Amino acid sequence: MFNKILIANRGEIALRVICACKDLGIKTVAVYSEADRNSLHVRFADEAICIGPAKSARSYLDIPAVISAAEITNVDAIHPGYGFLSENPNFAEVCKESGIKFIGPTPELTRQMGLKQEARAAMKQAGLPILPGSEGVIASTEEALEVSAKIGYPVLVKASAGGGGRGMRVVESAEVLPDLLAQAQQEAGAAFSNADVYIEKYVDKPRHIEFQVLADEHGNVEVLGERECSIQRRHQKLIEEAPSPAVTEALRADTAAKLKKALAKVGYTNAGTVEFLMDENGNLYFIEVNARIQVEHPVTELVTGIDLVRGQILIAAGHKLSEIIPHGVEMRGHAIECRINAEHPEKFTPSPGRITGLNLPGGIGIRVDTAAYTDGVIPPYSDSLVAKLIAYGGTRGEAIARLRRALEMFVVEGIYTSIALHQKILQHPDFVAGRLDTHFLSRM
Ligand code: MV4
Repeated sequence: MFNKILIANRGEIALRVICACKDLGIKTVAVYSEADRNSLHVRFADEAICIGPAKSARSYLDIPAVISAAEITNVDAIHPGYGFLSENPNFAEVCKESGIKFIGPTPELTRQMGLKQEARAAMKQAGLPILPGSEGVIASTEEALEVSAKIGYPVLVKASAGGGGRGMRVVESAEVLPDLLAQAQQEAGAAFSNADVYIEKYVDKPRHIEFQVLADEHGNVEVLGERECSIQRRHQKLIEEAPSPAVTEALRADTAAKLKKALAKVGYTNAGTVEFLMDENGNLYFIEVNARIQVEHPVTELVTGIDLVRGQILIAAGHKLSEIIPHGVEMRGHAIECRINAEHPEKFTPSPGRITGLNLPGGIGIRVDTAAYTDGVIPPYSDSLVAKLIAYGGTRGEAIARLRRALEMFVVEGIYTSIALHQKILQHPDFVAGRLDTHFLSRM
């Protein structure tokens, strides 16, 4: 087992990893930027090292700085959290070359899953349903027109190295395709230094449903059910829940069986999320793999009782899934997470600043994952996540009731937050009925 782990992240996820390490009796090293000197992850880790100035490009994203900190402190492994270096194959490679275990999939798998059309091809090959689309990267306007005519408009042009909706264009007809293709390629090139795009049939008003997996280094894969993440705005998820109100027992079992085969076939290891779109007829189509722990992992933890971060660490240490989850996966009850962001309630722009007063709710069925504290500062350099409020209940209705009660008792003073928006969503008849899709918030 590892003796010491460095956490290459900040905020609530750095604290979350520290919790898992403490539970396992593993020592921890925090790294921090000059803006995060007074952060809780620095306070609660066994050791802490400043790795650079406030801007993440010169601290949390600086591979040599992180590796130097790992070497100085003599850690066995690095947990990357989410964002930052978590899906950077070069970082995973440098860890390997430095003899430090990267807690995540291999550099090869991380690279393959990061190229969405490669992931799409691999998952199709391995038996997952995908949307009709191009075989690979689009080589010419003629090819784009040909593929689109065959699958039928509207189509979606997507960036190969994409994410967050950048380099993506909905195309309604052949007339506008050449222009929109060029725009997508241009935007992808600027954002990801990779102008490659591919084409898929466009699904209007889909649900976003993702399956959580754990895979060990001995060829075993477990599927821990799904999360519904359809409540989002500008590709930022706001509310996630497990299970999805739209997934039947039969669809869950069928998808899990296909996923186990597919991920074993590609050699996936560690924790991962497989994203699907659900169309209006209830069909699931694979779209992407996220090769990391995700922000919304707690809802899965609450309905399965399985500690996913502990799972990641034990898998990286070479343990078998049969030791990590000896009783297998059983889902029970319902969990819903609200992402509480520091943002202006009307403009939805970030609202960094000092938290002058804070009350974190508790009580039965409530979990709060946060690195916030009174007098703590939400810096303008990072994302605007202040806290994740997660409610568990025996039923979806009970989870909603507990979430409403906890939101009422959640107080953050000194900055604007999205608490009021969450209260509004939780009152909406469509939300209460589980009638969700990715356009829900734009209709509200
Ligand atoms: C799609 C789609 C419709 N049809 N693919 C958005 C970001 C990337 N992760 C995938 N995305 C989408 N892919 C096809 N073929 C609609 C979206 C999409 C979306 C997906 C999940 C959650 C929120 C979304 C918001 C807008 C568009």
